[in-house]
Amino acid sequence: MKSMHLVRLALASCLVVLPVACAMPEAEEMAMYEGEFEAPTAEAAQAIANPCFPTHQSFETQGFTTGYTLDTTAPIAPGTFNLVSDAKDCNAGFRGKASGGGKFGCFDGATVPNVNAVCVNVPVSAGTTYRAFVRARSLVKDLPASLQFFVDGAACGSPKSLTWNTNEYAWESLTCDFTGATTGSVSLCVRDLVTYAWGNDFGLDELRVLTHTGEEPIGCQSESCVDRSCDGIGHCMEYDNVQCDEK
Ligand SMILES: [Ca+2]
Repeated sequence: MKSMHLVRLALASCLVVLPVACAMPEAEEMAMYEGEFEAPTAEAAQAIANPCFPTHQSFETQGFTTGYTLDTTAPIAPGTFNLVSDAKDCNAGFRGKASGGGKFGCFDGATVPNVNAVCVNVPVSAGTTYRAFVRARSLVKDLPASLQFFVDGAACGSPKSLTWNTNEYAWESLTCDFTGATTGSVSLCVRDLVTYAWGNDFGLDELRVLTHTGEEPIGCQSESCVDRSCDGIGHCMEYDNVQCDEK
């Protein structure tokens, strides 16, 4: 029987998304947001977000690309966004606060269609099914946004019309399941389907992708001579493989 001993915790900080541009031909030119990102490493390039649900992953540290324009001065205009912990800091009329600390993406919905709010490149294996997840919230009462995932430009899952909630800490979940057609990477994006300027303002946070079962998330998979598994409370545990040491 293989014996293991714990050598270290691979913390969420080493599992940041590689912020590379998404290939989305029908979308507007993609802008790279690099606000407070750490420089991606080779290790990070193979991982996305935090692979071990349910640790909080704030947009403050998560890499992504966007078709929206960063605007750090309130009030933001349609088609722009900012990273805030309180929606009032991007528009005095918006309501919403980060559900788990940190900052979230505060978007004033675009008034033209097919603008990606956030995109990440996701490494996938052929035949494996993944579940994309993002936390979302309508920041306004009237004409809430309807959000939709897109995988390589194709709609994934059903659009979700956000529901206004007076609780500023209330967030909803947007999900979609997709299967890797080939081993490589896909672009995963979120768009708002509502283009009314009055309304359609939304918050996004904690974009994650897990395998469908949630038991072997990508980014926390074993490799040759390295065994990894989630500990059930959001940490990716790495173990030395003693059998390899003895060779
Ligand atoms: Ca708006």
